[in-house]
Amino acid sequence: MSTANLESTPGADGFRMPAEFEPHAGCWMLWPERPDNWRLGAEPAQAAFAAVAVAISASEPVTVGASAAQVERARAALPAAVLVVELASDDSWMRDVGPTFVVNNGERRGVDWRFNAWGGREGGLYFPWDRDEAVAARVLELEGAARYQAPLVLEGGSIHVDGEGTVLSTEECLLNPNRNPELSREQIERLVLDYLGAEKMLWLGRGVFADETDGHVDNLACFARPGVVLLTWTEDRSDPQHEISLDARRRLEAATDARGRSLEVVLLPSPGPLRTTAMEATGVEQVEGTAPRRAGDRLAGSYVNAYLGNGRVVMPLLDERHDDEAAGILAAALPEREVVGVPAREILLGGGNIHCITQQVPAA
Ligand code: KQY
Repeated sequence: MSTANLESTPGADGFRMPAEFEPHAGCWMLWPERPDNWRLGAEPAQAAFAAVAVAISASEPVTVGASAAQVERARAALPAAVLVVELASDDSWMRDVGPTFVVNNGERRGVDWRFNAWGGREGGLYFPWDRDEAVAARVLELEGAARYQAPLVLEGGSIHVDGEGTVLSTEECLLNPNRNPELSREQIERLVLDYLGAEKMLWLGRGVFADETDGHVDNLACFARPGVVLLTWTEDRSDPQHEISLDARRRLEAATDARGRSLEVVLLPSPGPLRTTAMEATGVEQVEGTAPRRAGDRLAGSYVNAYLGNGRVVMPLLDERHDDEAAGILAAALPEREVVGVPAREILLGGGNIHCITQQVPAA
């Protein structure tokens, strides 16, 4: 099986990335295993990933890619409704290494971005990342979707779209010199819009405090529907997150989207602040060249990092003091969906959350 490689851009061909809240044909995930990122040989993380797959599979088909060494283990841990395929990767962040799907008139294609493990040799999280780099092409092959190769480094977690021409991103990540140092802000913006089939970029400043992705927007803010943005928030002025969220709120409230609408900003409480415990840190193998996991390190927890599935919002449960309030706000903002919480601290310990480990396949 092979996939057609396209020379043009989705925008030029009339394709667009649909919003996550539009109907899905399914969802892709990867199976975690690297012991220098996931504690205790990744067993607790595997249980958490399996719970996410189960929760999503209640409303859309889920496919999980696992390495040759782990494929049987993944099969045994997941119900029959979840498809398991052999797929090599360096870690398990399908949002970032998978393709971004675009659609037009009943046809689905995919964008394969360049990937450099969140910063390459200057501040990236691990080396090598060649298996991650190959994931998007393989997923597109398995989906039978033609492939656009975008000439810039970009992770799927660094963009959100409203499906009506607007892209949300952060300067901290997309303009970080460890991603595309040879491109100007204008060139990056043009390429992102062309490859997503969109018209307007809304730039936020920094992402969630201590986020090792250099501020992915999918941990900070997302669209609940066109014109409505969910934003992680804390009233605690002594928390560095307050200033970051305040700046994002001001930018969003001053902006209009691609259709000229003002935006409504819905505030979601931040969990925590949460920190890695000594027991959690000691369970991770420390390997030179891989981002260390240290006791006391602040974790970039956020309820924004949820998956908007066909019939449900699958949200991370991270802090008993805030889980219920966050679930209530999500339910009110996304009234046509059931909100389902999955314990997600084990995913957070690896540096991301439910949105980061999933990639929707939009209905064509
Ligand atoms: O924010 C995301 N989309 C992914 C988080 C990746 C963390 C790598 N350790």
